[in-house]
Amino acid sequence: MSAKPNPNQEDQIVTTTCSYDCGGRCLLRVHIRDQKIAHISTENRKGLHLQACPRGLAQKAVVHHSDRLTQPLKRAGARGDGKFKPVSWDEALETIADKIQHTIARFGTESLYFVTNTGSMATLHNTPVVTRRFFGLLGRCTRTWGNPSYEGAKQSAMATFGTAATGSTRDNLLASKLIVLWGWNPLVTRFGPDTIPYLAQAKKTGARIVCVDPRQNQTCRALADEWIPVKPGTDTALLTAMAYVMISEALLDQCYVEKITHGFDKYRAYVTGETDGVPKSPEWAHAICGTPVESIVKLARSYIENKPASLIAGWAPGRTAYGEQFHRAASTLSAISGNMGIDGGHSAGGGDYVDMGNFEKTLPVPKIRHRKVHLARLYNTLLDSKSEGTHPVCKLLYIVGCNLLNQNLNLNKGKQALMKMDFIVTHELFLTPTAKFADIVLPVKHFFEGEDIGQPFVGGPYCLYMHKVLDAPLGVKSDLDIFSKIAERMGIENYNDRSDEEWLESFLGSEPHLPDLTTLKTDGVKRFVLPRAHVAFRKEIENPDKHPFSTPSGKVEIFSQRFAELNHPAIPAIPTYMTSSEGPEDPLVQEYPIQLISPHSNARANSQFDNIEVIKKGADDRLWINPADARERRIDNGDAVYVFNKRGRMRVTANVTRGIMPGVASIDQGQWYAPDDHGIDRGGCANILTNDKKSPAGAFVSNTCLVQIEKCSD
Ligand SMILES: Nc1nc2c(c(=O)[nH]1)N[C@H]1C(S)=C(S)[C@@H](COP(=O)(O)OP(=O)(O)OC[C@H]3O[C@@H](n4cnc5c(=O)[nH]c(N)nc54)[C@H](O)[C@@H]3O)O[C@H]1N2
Ligand SMILES: Nc1nc2c(c(=O)[nH]1)N[C@H]1C(S)=C(S)[C@@H](COP(=O)(O)OP(=O)(O)OC[C@H]3O[C@@H](n4cnc5c(=O)[nH]c(N)nc54)[C@H](O)[C@@H]3O)O[C@H]1N2
Ligand SMILES: [Mo]
Repeated sequence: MSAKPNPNQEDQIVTTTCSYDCGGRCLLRVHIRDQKIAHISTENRKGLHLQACPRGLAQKAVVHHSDRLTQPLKRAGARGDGKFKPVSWDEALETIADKIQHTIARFGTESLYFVTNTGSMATLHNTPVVTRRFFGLLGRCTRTWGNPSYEGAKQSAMATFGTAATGSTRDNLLASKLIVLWGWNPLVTRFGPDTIPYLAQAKKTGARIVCVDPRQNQTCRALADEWIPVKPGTDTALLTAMAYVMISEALLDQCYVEKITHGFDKYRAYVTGETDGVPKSPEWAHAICGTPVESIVKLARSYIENKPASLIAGWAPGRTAYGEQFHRAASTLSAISGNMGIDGGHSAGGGDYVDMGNFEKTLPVPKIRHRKVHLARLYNTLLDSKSEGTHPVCKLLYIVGCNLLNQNLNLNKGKQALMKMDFIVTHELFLTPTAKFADIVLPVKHFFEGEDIGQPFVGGPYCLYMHKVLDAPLGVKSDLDIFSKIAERMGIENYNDRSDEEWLESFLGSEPHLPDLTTLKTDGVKRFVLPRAHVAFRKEIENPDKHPFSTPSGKVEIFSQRFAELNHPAIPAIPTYMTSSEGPEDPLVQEYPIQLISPHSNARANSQFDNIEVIKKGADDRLWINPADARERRIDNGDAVYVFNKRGRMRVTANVTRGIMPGVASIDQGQWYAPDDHGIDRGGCANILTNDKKSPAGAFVSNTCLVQIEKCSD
């Protein structure tokens, strides 16, 4: 008799979804055998399918990794050298509660600086929410503002449309004749598990796919008919020249444009050069963005002649010095070309959220007006030894769900800033480059170790129940538990007066269109069946008189009166191309001639999994450099190179490839900082080089960064 067990009979299957800030929200089916994870599978079905990626399917290696933190750690050496000793929870929590109380008594609540990001995006155990709830109960603290992902996109969407919900469900792509992926690489970043299946299906049924990107990225290689290169940070020039072609070739329906937009006359005057004497012609744009003139003309014509066309504006071009102008210009083009609010069209709105009703029920956060410092000003604020106006100096830094040092701009300045803190706490799964700078590190649960609800990253018609897969290792707690215990010690009531299950029950119970807890638990996934594709601004476009946009003029605001009144040269009233510091027109190119971009990796969720060997194996962590730039520097494929500027230096391996345009280099972000004795990063962390500035609207400017590259001789 065969001893081979039938896996279907033996396995117990527990369903969940990742809580990472990764662009997907997919179905994980965890197969349990003998109380252990055997393997993880997913689904593959027609329509709205939630097929997981290799990172999700490799979570067994994450949850069971030997580097998982399982005890609270207390610093036992100089800050940053990574020496720690294990301590009891009692000691760790008592120390933290004491430090917080002490700091408040001596310096006031504003000297507490909490930094939190999307380590967990689950509904209940959501790192930003649980953290804000705790600090909100302490009073007015200091926090960051400026979403590193899409602040430029969000601010643009708010100004142009009056909402950040500018997206469409992906099935809408099936009606597109032309799909323009502008600085968007969903084969890697996903933006919903159904993006690539629908794109592939659209292509099969005849849609033309074009990518506008400094790199021939993975999606471009797999699905595009054409790659249109553009220098980083110059997309607004290219979009403006497309408007020039449409205007000068009389391709626009003037009546339509005037009916739905506000300020087109002023925009036209800018585009034609009536206002400043500079016609924004394809030749003008070519000199700035490097895109061939004929490609600009062809793209402009085809975007208006192949209606319906979807121009999807990625967030990466918005993570530049004037990123918000890119998003405003893209949305303007969608509106004036008549590609907005229609089947197969897309608003090109950077918010890219699909409003599916209230999915967003989470733990309530006290409405406190914390002192807010932009993420890019964080290190300056920490380094400021004098009080800023009436503000006290920041003393205690509390980091939750964020690998700050690695992921924030200008890492070397970050190190100096962290050295100045009296006390740093972080909750972590691993001893990250940031955790190494902490005084206390508290070990937290992996999402397999608790119950929660998963909601799609950019909004989509489904939600998933996250069942508990495993018990947490002894000595590991959730962020919610940790804050509950600190609150208790500090005598703060009401931080958490319910069980996890009661919270989840109340989120679901508060909205009639959501299933109740028992149903969602049993079904695992709730898919909402929509009568047709959801398209942002359908009703506003179909009937603008009855359904005005939520902007001051009730129309798509190409011109913003609010911005006009600010009278600020960097916040123009209409979308405008402006040269920037560390852009291709900065004289600094004499010294640092290469524009560096740092896209998101197929093998990480931001910096996560860089330490997980089986996932890291799938990464391409080399520096992409064009053969022309490599030749000039005698760099061959596979050579070790230095990439440097005045802020830092890294040593990495070159990938000499025609897949990136001349004058631009690229290294995937999220690699862990690993300095050698000379302070040269051997880990490949892009933020050793980036500039800690913000765009006028608050965008993270990681893709505006000039560097020099040379072959290593040692
Ligand atoms: N150069 C460059 N830098 C960038 C970007 C870029 O494109 N280029 N992108 C930026 C963007 S868009 C983003 S969103 C940021 C992301 O930057 P971060 O927010 O720092 O993202 P992660 O690197 O994912 O760090 C999340 C941390 O949370 C931990 N974690 C996971 N789950 C939990 C949990 O349940 N509780 C707690 N307490 N911790 C948990 C993980 O171990 C990880 O260390 O990076 C930004 N940095
Ligand atoms: N696998 C994976 N998926 C993720 C993440 C991850 O880390 N890994 N992170 C998630 C998060 S937090 C976010 S915010 C999103 C980020 O999503 P995006 O911002 O869309 O992702 P990026 O990879 O930074 O950039 C997308 C493309 O833009 C190009 N690009 C860079 N600069 C410019 C520019 O100036 N102009 C133009 N036209 N193109 C440019 C890059 O070459 C790249 O091909 O992804 C999410 N999804
Ligand atoms: Mo992000």
